[in-house]
Amino acid sequence: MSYLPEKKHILASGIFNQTLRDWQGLNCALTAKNFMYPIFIIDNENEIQPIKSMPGVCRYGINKLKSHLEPLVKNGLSSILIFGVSEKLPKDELGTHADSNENPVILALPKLKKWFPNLMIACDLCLCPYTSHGHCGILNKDGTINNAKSLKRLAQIALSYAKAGADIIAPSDMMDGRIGAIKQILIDNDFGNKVAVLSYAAKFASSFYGPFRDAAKSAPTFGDRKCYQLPPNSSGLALRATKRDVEEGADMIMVKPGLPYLDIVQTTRAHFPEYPLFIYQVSGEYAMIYYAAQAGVIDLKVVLLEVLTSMRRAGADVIITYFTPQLLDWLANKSKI
Ligand code: PB1
Repeated sequence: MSYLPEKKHILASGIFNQTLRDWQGLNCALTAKNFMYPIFIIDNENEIQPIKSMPGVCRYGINKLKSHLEPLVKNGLSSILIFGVSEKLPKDELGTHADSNENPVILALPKLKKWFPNLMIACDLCLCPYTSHGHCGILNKDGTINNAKSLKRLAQIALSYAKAGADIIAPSDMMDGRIGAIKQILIDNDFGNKVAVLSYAAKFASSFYGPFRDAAKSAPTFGDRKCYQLPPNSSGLALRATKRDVEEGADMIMVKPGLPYLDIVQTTRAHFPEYPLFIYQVSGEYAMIYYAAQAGVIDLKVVLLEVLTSMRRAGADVIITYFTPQLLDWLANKSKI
């Protein structure tokens, strides 16, 4: 008598066609609203600068933004995350140009709001693109972080971005207490119910940020960021950081990087089911997939969709990804991907 699996052990009856397979994980569906597009805005108004370490990704001068974003908005783009890149503006200890009138983010915001009134605009908030030392906070003379001065400076910049038209402030600096400081200055200036805070809550000291630091010209001039970004081996700290940021008033939370930290995503989802949860698929993850596909060892679309599905399965609501333009194009040309 050959072995017959028990009736409930026959899985093939639940996956023998695409609809059945779709039903096994509708909560992992990928739509345009699940993607946030990170974009670099450089202080050279009429330039488009391809980024060598991130093929297909460019830095855009303000006068090139509209034509770049128009087709994406037409394809369903619903949110962007903007990063200022300072090529001409001088960098100093305090990151003075992070919120000066010449800052590309400050200059771009009112234009973006006018061109695309329904596009949600998040502003990355950090000092590293604007400080001479390249760290994410203000430093003491001995090169350590001065947390109090960093919080005051970051809150000032957050207010400037809010005044310029930001819908969301996304502090990627990882200074202790910056969420509370930002929320306070927004509330004190009548932006408490007009600007959201997306916290890079569980952000790790990852080796996957290299291409970004090339793109944003934001690498530290000495040392590293291990004293303020989470150690990759920590999971308790990730939960403590997210709990703290939620208590300080974060409206949305994030895990970053994505693929190497899906365990953290799943745990964060379980502990904070009431908060929109973002994953940042960072520059190194982008480059890894891009170059593997270019080398012909993987199929870009199939592998990218599998990776993004794993991020949704782990619990992410929104994925910040440099692949957004390609994904929107695939979505626009087919009812689903
Ligand atoms: O795509 C990426 O690698 C994102 C890098 C990220 C941007 N928020 C930061 C990581 C880093 O360079 O340490 C920038 C920190 N403010």
